[in-house]
Amino acid sequence: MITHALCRRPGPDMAGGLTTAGLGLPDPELALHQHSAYVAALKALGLDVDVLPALAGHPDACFVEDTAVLVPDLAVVTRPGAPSRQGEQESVAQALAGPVTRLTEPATLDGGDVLVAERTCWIGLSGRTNADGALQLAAALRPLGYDCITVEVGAGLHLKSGMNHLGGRRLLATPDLARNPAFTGWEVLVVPEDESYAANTLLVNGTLLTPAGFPCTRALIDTCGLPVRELELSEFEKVDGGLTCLSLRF
Ligand code: CIR
Repeated sequence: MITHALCRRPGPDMAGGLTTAGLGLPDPELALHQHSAYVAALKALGLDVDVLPALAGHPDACFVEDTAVLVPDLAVVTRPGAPSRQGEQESVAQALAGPVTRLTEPATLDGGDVLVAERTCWIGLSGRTNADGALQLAAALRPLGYDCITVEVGAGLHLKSGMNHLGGRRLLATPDLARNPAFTGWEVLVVPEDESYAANTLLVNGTLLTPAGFPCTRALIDTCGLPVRELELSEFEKVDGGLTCLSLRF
């Protein structure tokens, strides 16, 4: 059961965030509105949500998931892989309770590259997460009983841009990642190529939160028999941000 989430409000400078999407600039006002609805959805699922203020000089800082990896007995503060995102992790580290460890140079790792399901932890090797980052994270998690597996992310920003947990032994993935042998033994539902953004669907306390506007993915995840709630995320999509990256959950 997840009881808490940490989020950060998008700032007026969020249009300066890193992006490859080619969807135009986000509207910061609309983003704030969408962010409030996201926070409200987490609260409706029973979570206490702390919302940090926007971080001046860091237009991507609302994507808090990249700054830490949280498992029940440990918080691992990351070293984000994009130079412009270095430093975002400091105020998040201060907001985290309980045992905290930190990745150190030369490691880089974004939390968006880490997917934990049951006792398996997949770590994506991407443009943001390097082999040292994966090694250091695995060294922190293995003593806690996690089986850590590295995955080449290939196309896409992060591992969780294209692969997420739907509960039990079931995953949701883009066609590319679905073929990766790292996920053998798991049932993988595959989103259509033109709905790859919706692979970033989040399971919270038995409810699936999914981006609005992806009808094939919606029909696919409806087969899980769980409640589904759609959220408008258009302004975050414009800066490569998804549903999972807007919170740290614990
Ligand atoms: C970035 O490129 O770092 C941000 N514009 C988007 C980060 C999204 N984070 C995530 O998917 N975990």
